[in-house]
Amino acid sequence: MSDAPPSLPILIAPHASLKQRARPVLPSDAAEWRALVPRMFDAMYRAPGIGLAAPQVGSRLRLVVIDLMPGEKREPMVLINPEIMAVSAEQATREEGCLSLPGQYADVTRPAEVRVRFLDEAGAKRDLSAEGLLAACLQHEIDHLDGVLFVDHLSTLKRNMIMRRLAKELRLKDL
Ligand code: GNR
Ligand code: NI
Repeated sequence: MSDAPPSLPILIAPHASLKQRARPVLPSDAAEWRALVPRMFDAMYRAPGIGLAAPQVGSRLRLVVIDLMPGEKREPMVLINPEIMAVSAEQATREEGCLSLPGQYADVTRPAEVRVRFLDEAGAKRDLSAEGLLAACLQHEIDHLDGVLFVDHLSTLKRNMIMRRLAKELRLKDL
């Protein structure tokens, strides 16, 4: 007992790893992603957050975990090599946050509905149609795999304001 690995730190922007494009998970990566998934859920539930992408914990794999119900009735999802296959013309705006930009929130406009293809933990090909919070979360997480943060969807002015505020708040936190 008590041989659980230490919990994974979540990288904070501006960290170079958050700007990199992750690479597809290959069959030979099985041991690595299987070890990583429970540690990603642990970091996500602790935060707490509703999603986490592997680049946020320093992994270069195209791997995402999501749980929109991180409280009592958990509904964990693992998405390997997720791809957006289709998006709706209709857009939706909602407030987003990101564990890599702690304490920062902004309204982000994205397609209201998406169809996502991915491999599940058993290696089965899955198709998922989503709207609402799940659609936003899927796009937010897949963005992370491409080195994109929610602030990259905002105007330069708003993005700079948020990045400066984050830096300032983190500076104060360390005093
Ligand atoms: O916890 C999170 N909440 C959230 C809210 C709206 C849209 C996306 C998200 S994902 C975020 C966790 C995170 O940073 N995932 O990368
Ligand atoms: Ni995020």
